[in-house]
Amino acid sequence: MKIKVINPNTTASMTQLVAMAAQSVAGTGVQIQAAQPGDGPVSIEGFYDEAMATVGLLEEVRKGEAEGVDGYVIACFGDPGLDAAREIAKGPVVGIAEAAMRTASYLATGFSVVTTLTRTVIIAEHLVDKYGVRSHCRKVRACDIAVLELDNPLSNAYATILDECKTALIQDGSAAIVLGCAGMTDLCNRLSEDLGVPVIDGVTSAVLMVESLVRLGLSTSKKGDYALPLPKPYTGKLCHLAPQAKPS
Ligand code: 5HY
Repeated sequence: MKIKVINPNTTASMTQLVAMAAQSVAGTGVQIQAAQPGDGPVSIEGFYDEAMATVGLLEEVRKGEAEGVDGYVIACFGDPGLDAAREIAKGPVVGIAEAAMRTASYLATGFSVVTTLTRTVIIAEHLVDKYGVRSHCRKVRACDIAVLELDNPLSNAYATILDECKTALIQDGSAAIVLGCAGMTDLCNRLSEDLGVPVIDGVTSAVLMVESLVRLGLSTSKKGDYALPLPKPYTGKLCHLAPQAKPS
C-alpha cells in the first residue's frame, strides 16, 4: 500500500519531520511517500497562504494518481484543498485536522485545540463546524509561535505549548488536547506524558485512518459531490491542470 503524505508548505525540514512521524506508525507493507509542492508559501498561517498552497498540493495529488497511490494525507492543520483533492483522488484523502478532531472525540467528551498563531484560530474554528465536532471542541487556542519557529530551540516552543495546554485543561474543562500544527508532531508523546491526558497528533492519526480505509477496501465516492471535476479547458499558467475527460 502506498500512502502519500503531502506537506502543503515548501519547507523541506517540516516535510522530513512529517515523514518520520508517518513512517513511525505505518503498518507492515505500507510505503510512505512524503512530498511538498515546488512552489508556494514556506509556511501556512492564514487564508491567503492556504489559497496559494492549494494548487501545489493538488499537483502532488495528480502526480500520485499517475503513480497509483492508494491514499493521501494533507499534513497541514487547515486541511487546505481537502475537498478538491477528494474530487481528483480515487483513494481516501484525510486532513490532519479532521483526523485529530475525530480521534479526540473517541477519547474524551471535550478537547481543546492548541494551534500556532491567533490569526489561524478562525481556520480551525471553521473546521470544527464543518466536521460537526462543535459539541466536543471546548476551545481553539493559540500559543502565538510561528510555524517555522516551532523547531527553533531559542523559541522556547515546548514550554509555551505545554503552558497553553495546561491552561486549556483547567479553563476549558477539556480532557484531551489536539495539536494544531503538523510541526508539533514530534512534541506529542512528551506533552502527553507531561500532561497526563491524551494528546492527539493529526499526522499519525491521519496516516492510520487512511491505512484503515484502504485496508477496508474503501475509497472516495465518485457519485455526486466528490465526482471527478468536469473536463474543460483551463487558460494561462494553469492550462496543464485542466481536468481531462475520463479515458473511455
Ligand atoms: C500547518 N501551517 O500544520 C499549519 C499550522 C497552522 O504550515 N502547517 C503549516 O498554523 O495553521
